[in-house]
Amino acid sequence: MVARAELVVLLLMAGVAAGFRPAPPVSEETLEKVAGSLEMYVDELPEMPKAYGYSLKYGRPTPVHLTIGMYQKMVMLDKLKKKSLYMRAQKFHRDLPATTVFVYGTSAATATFPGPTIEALQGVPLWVTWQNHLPARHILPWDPTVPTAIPKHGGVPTVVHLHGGVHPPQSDGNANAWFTANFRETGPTWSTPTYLYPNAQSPGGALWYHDHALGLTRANLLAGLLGAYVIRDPASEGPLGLPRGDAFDRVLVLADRSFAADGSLYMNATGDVPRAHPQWQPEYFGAAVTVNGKAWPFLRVKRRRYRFRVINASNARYFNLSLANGLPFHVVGSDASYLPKPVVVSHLLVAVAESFDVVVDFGESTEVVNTAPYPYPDGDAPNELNGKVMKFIVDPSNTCDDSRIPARLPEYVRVGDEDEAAKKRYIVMYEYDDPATDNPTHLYINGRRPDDPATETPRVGSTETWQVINLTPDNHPLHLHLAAFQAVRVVELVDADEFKRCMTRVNDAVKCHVERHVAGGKEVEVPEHERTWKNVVKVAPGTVTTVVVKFVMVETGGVYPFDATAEPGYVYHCHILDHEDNAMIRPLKLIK
Ligand SMILES: *[C@@H]1O[C@H](CO)[C@@H](O)[C@H](O)[C@H]1NC(C)=O
Ligand SMILES: *[C@@H]1O[C@H](CO)[C@@H](O)[C@H](O)[C@H]1NC(C)=O
Ligand SMILES: *[C@@H]1O[C@H](CO)[C@@H](O)[C@H](O)[C@H]1NC(C)=O
Ligand SMILES: [Cu+2]
Repeated sequence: MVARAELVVLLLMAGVAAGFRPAPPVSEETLEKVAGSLEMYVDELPEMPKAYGYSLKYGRPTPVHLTIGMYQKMVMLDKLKKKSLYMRAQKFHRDLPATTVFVYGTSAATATFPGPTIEALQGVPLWVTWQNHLPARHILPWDPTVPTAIPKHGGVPTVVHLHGGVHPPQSDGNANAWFTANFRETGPTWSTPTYLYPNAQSPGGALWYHDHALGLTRANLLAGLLGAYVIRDPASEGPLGLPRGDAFDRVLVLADRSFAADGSLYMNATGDVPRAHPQWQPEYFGAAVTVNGKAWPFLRVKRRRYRFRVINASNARYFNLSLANGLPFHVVGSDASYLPKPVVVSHLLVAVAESFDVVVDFGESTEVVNTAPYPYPDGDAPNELNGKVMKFIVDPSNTCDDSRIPARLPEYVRVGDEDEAAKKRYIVMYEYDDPATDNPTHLYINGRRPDDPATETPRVGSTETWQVINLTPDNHPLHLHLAAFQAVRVVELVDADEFKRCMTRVNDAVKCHVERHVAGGKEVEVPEHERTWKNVVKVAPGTVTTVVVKFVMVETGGVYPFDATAEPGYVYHCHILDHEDNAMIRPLKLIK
């Protein structure tokens, strides 16, 4: 806990070092009113610009080097004429004033929220130089009392992580490899401005890139630093017959956001336990639901099959998606993998950062609705605003559709038996609460801080089982960089309270007799459409989730085509961004 004298210093730093000018307080009612004033389904779903990660100039695909910058997009006012000079700012809705955002783009003029969709080809490596052109001050509050990047000369620290990517550690976007505008200042593990994405992994599902700077991930993503990344392989995908082409294979990036009446993005600048953390709050929930940067958009579709790659880019909101007219989703993939075969579901629970690859065969117009409580699973039920997502408007004329839903999909190495694993680890999720208010002050994995020495040091090529124990009241989406993994068994803890008391004292699952608390516990089924190689696994409260983790290329079983043991290594963390920042994140250091 922070002493009073220290706190004064930290609060001063919050204004100076963090470089954020606090906006006047806004009430929850105002945020709901602003969101509620936005008529649904009046803006068309945008298709994001594409950045091609290969060139066809020489008749066959060859590698390219992209430069993608981070820019502040804002309305420039002409004070004399009292009108907008340029309207390059983001319009989240027809009736909402333009919003200042931080966004990615291949140029300032073309930067968007979400950023350009990067189109990569399997087997064609891509180099990207990520550049920071952000101003000295952040547009959102951030908190210097969580473990965070604090540059000496101001500016907004950023670093880019390709979520689901299998790439070398130097290109992983390590939280301490941050950099400010023009690389004026760099974090302790920064090594290169240019990242290499080998694209050796299979197509299927979707990847996404987003900011990962230490302690700033929640604010930088909320400000807009995220975009989709799709790997394709025409040779293996063509024969599957899934809907393809830009019109019928679409990325949907879901993100909830709150707006003040002037259109600005709203993030609360007052912590729930301000004595400990003047700004940090345990979960951000926005009043409006946006898809591809529009609040409750519509998409005109034809009567045929469409493929959607649904990415959850919210900070903390889970989505339990369904089509209001009862039409099913045919799930063909999740995260960066195909399922062994399509699975038909009526509801799709998407955790933060999780993605699903689905086919919908449209007959009639329908809304997409959300029924996930927030926080998930025991929070409030969605209201008429966040219970709606978007609308598909079907053109009733008949159209030809040569796509199909294949019976089988590409397969990967099998998950194997738990006892084939080289190593079994216990990964324990803790939440610490302020005794006076019961509000959370911070969360840790295994009771350790982010900068404590690495304890998870798997061998390249090995398989491990991680027993992930959730002692908190929330569901947490566990994300490992590099590795592919899947939940194979979920068991509810017996006498969870007694186990938690012991763990809080001893922090050792074996000494607290975890086996005794699992024996006879109720098994919870892992849904069939999540039984593939994932990069996010949802860990339910009060459970032990057995996760098989592979440190190999799951397409072939072979080793990585790069040195995965290099510095600065990788990380694993909870993907609720507000948890990751304070401080559910730990190093993952591979060894030979
Ligand atoms: C911001 O957080 C403070 C502290 O938890 C709370 O009292 C206030 O209602 C919040 N404001 C909004 C708009 O949610
Ligand atoms: C999603 O919502 C449906 C309908 O409300 C419900 O039956 C289902 O259990 C929910 N799924 C999850 C995982 O919460
Ligand atoms: C995305 O996932 C995060 C973490 O699981 C979750 O908090 C957030 O609600 C999810 N958002 C969507 C749109 O599914
Ligand atoms: Cu979490």
